[in-house]
This record gives sequence, C-alpha cells and structure tokens, in this order.
Amino acid sequence: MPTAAKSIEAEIIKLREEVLHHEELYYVHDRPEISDVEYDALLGRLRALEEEHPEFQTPDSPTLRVGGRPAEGFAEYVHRRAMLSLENSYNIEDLRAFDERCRKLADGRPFEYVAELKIDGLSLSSHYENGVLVRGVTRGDGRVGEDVTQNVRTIRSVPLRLKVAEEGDTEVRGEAYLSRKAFERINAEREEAEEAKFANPRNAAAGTIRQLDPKVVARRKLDLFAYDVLRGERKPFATHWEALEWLERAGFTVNPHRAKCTDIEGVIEFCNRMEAERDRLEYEIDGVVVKVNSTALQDEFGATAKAPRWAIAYKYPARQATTQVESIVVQVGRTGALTPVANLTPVQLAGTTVARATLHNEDEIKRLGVKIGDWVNIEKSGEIIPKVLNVVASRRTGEERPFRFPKKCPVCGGVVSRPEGEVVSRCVAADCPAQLKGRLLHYASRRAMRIEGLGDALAEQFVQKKMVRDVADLYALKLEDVAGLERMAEKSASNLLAQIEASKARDLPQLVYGLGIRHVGERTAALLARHFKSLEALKGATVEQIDDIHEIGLTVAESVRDWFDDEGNAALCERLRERGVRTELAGGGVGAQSDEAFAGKQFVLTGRLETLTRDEARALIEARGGRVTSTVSKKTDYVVAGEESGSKLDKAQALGLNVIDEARLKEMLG
Ligand code: 1X8
Repeated sequence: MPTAAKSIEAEIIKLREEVLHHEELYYVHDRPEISDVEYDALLGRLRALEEEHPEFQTPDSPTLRVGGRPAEGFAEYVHRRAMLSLENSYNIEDLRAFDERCRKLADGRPFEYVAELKIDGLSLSSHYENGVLVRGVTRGDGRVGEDVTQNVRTIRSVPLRLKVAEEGDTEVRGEAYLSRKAFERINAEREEAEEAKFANPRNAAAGTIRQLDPKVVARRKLDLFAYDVLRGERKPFATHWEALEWLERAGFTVNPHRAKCTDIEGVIEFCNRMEAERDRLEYEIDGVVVKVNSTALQDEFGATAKAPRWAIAYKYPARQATTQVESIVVQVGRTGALTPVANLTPVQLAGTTVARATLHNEDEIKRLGVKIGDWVNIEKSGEIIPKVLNVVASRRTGEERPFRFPKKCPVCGGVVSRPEGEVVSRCVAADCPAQLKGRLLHYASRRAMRIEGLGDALAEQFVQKKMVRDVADLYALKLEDVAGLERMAEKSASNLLAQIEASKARDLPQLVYGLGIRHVGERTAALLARHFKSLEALKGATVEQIDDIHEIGLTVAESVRDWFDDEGNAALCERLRERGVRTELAGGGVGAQSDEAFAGKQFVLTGRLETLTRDEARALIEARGGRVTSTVSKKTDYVVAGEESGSKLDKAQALGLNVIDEARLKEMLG
C-alpha cells in the first residue's frame, strides 16, 4: 500500500477510536469531554474520509450507527421504529440549504414547516396499549434503548392513561428534561451530601432516568415535552401540527412555543425570536427543530441511515468560549474541601463576562492536563459556574507552567488529607480560618439560622480579628465591637445584632442544619430534629438509634455520632444553649399532637388529589414525620385516595385499611 494511503487509513482508525471514546463518555457516562460542535466535526471528518476512501470503511464504524449505546442495569428494548437523530445546522445558510433540498424534493408542491424548541434533555418513547401506559424506553443508540418503565411512570407529564379513546399500540415520543429549578435543587442536595454535582440539566436528566430506584427518580421531578406520535409504526395524522394538537388532548404537555411557517423565512424569524427568549425559559434549550408539516411528504422524503431528510436541528451558538488561564487558586470551604478555581482572561459568554471557572478537584486538573497560561475551552450551562472543558493543546507555546496542587492548606498552612478513593482533598486543621468563615456563613444562611446581613465581608472580619471563634461567639458580640468594623455604621451594626438575636428562636431543624454536620443536609436535619426533639437527645443518640430512622443510613448516622463525639462540638452545643439559642423542637401542645398522628406512620397516595399535587402531599406528610410509600400492604396506616384511584384503593378496601380523602388529610395536617 502506498504510504499516503497508509496514513489515511491510520487517520481513519484514529478518528474512529476517538469518536467511539467520546460517544461512550457522552452516552454511557454522561460526562462529555468535548462539545457537540467538536464531536460533529470529528464525525464529519471521519465520514468525509470514509466516503473518499470506501476501501477503509468498516462495518463497525460509528458513521454507520445512529449513536451511543445503552448502559447496563436495564433490559434492552428494540425500538419498533428507529429513533433517529437529527441533522444539525449551525447557521442560517445551513437552514436555507435545508430548505433548498426540501423544495427540490417537493418538486413545486407547496408545503409548510413546523418550528419547535429543541429541548436539551433526553428522548424517551412511551408505549400505550389500548390507551394504557405499558412501557417507557430511552432512545439509547436509536435502535436499541433501555426499558425504564418504572421511571417513566414517575413523570407527571406522561399520562398513565390517555385522555382520549385509543385502541391498539400507540407510541409517544418526547424529550424528558429537568427544569433549571429542579436541577439546582438536585445539585444543592448533592453538594450537601458531598456527592459529585451534575454538570448541567441534561446530564442530570440522563443520570436520573438511569436511576435504578424509581423513588429517587420521583423526587427529582423529571418532566417531558411530547413531540411525536405513532400508531403501530405509522404516523396517524396528515400533518405534524395535528399530531401535536392530539398529544395535548391525550394529556401530554406539548411545548407552547411552536410555529407553523409557510416558508423558511418564518422559521428563521422563530429561531431568532426564541434565541432572545432563551434565558427566560424555565428549562434549557439548545436550538430549534424544524420539520416538514405534511406527513405524506415526510414519508416521501424518507431518511438516511441516521436522520430524516424532512427535519433539521438548528443549533444555537454554543455557550462556549476560548480564553486563557491566568492563574489557578485554591479555595477552602467550610468542610475544609480544597476547590481549585481558574482565573481567566475575562471573556463574553452567553451574555455575561466570565473571569473564573471551577476546576473541581485535583483529579480534574490532571484529567484536563491544564497548566497556567493554557488556552482553554470553557462552557457555561444554566446558572452554574462555568467549567473548563479542555485545553487547546495546539495553542501551547511552551511557556505554560504546571500547577502543583497544594500539600498544605493555602489559608492556614494546615495538613491536607485526601483519603484513598476520594477525589476531595481537605484541610483537617481544627482552627482553619477559611473553614470557620465557611461555617459562619453556612450557619447564617437563609435555610439555616437566617441571619440577614452576615455576609462574606463581615464573616471575613470576624474571623480575621478573632472576634468569633465559633458560631456561639456570634451571640456574645457587642454593639461597639461590630460598629467599629469596616463599612459598618451604627445602624447596620444594631440591625445585625437584632438579626443575631432573632436567630435564637429558629427551630431545631434549622439549628441542626446550621451546625454543618457532614452529610446532614436540610432534609436529614429535619428528620433528626423531629425524631429526637432536642439537641440534647440527638447528642446522646447512638449510631443504631439514628440509623433506625427511616431514610437515614449508616454513613449519616456515623457522621452525626462523630460530630457530637468531638469535644469541641459538644461544648459548642452547650454554649449555644446557654446563650439562649432554642435547642428544643418548637411547638409542644398542638404541634406535638399532630406530629403524633404522622410520626412513623405509612401513607399511600393514590388517584388524583383535588388541590394538592402528590409531591406536595408527600412533602407535607414527610414534614410531620410520616412516610409515603407506593405499595399498599398490611403495614399501610392510611391510604389517601383521590379521584380515579384504581387498584390500590381496591386493595386497601380488601385489606380493611384506613382510607381517607384529601379533605381528611388536610384536617389531620391542620
Ligand atoms: C429531538 C428533539 C426534538 C424536539 C424537541 N427537542 C428535542 N431534543 C421536537 O421535535 N420538538 S425531535 C428530536 C429528534 O428527533 N431526535
């Protein structure tokens, strides 16, 4: 073989491996390392080379596949009709070229387009038999997906029974997603639990649908916008627009932002209008999907191996940018965790100026291979801090300096420890000022003791001037001390002291959360407070007693015990109490009684409630110490039945259980 051909073959092999590697990162691990644009470029280059040199095309090339592959844990399901991907376009010229092709194929016949938002989630297919949901399947590689029925059943925008009469097999396709709000809540919880945060809502949604425990899925509040319907393998409507209207009647949520356009100019206008709206939406989108409206024309145009010829995705400019790392600093949080942050040459990104990006931890720096002075691609998704995607190796000059992760705490010089198997390095010094500052800010935060006005600058001064050595010292602060601080007028000093005073009355769940015990987030703190009813009782509890609380595991129990076993912490609790902080659960009398009606009791919710959503009802019951389970059994204490309660109600009646309605539940809740 001539050398030129050999090197082309070598390039094809290398590209193929790269594409497969990135597909695995994206689909299997939900941890892409390159942007969609870069991935498309790799795949495009591979496809071009294979087309030029068909002799090097192999049957297992990723160019012949629809993409990705299923992870383990769920049964595989072969789609009746492949879930194709969409061809991508990145600019208006591409859209016009698509229009040209469509008009050529239509050969003079007039036709319309439908433009819809491209939701940044994951595609799901829901199967109905005679109108009843029987199966939910992920897209997977487009041909084979995973059977995630139990998880799909938790999505409130996927009706369990169609609201219109429907016989035979019906398949509804849609995009499952997490709202920005749900995503932020999940990440806040993961941060509290010291679990790795999701990079963006799409990854969080993909991670959620693959959760093996449907209860976890239910809590995360996945949502879905439906966009297509099939009867058997056929499209049942003359136009896509009618299909969308039917989906709404059938009980699905169809995204309200959509347009029927008589030509590509209308489509372009929709794309521009929605791009301006993009940040105001409650969910993330990455572009617009454009489809030929007539299903007869769709069938006529057909599809390539990968994508239909009658549709295209118009992708918005990615929220990525390239800039230079000026320095890397390491921040120390309240748990002592060391977080490296890259200081960047400021760049404009998705409408804001970005000057910093998180590097997460030591391993991430190694994985990226990032050095000071490097050019890097950064990405901003949603509200979260931008992150470094990769290093632009081609722009290296040799002047870049390696970053050495500190062996000592950059703030106090204390010992840094990184237990085996963990990614987080921590400063373990007991008196590290950075940790103290973090603890003060956490204690004062809105969801803990809510001391308004105690922000970063003040906490910094309290620590620096050694006015405060732990959170109990806040209650010994005097007006003249506080008023003497930088940027502190007498008025704001007395306001702050009033705030600190008011915090004494916060309830036990807020206090327990505010103490910042490892693994004890807001929810766990509430469970602990309601169970033990006083800080004293919690302090005296054994690991077993804590572990016995439903929904609290051994790791948490041990962490709580460890915290109270620390002499300094035990003394801190004592001082908080002495200084007048409430350390008992509030509301004896009525509160205690109504809690009794719930504590340890098992509830099952079934049917549609009138005023509460199931999630709201669940939250209210759990807040009182009750448990909500999904199966009716002899152990069930109450079955709350709403409208159209089905088999669960039958079973409850057969078992002679206590069945109540929503009104009664609300009475019990007071
Ligand atoms: C993917 C998506 C489609 C739509 C919205 N969001 C997506 N992510 C839509 O049609 N409205 S269609 C699609 C696909 O066919 N791969």
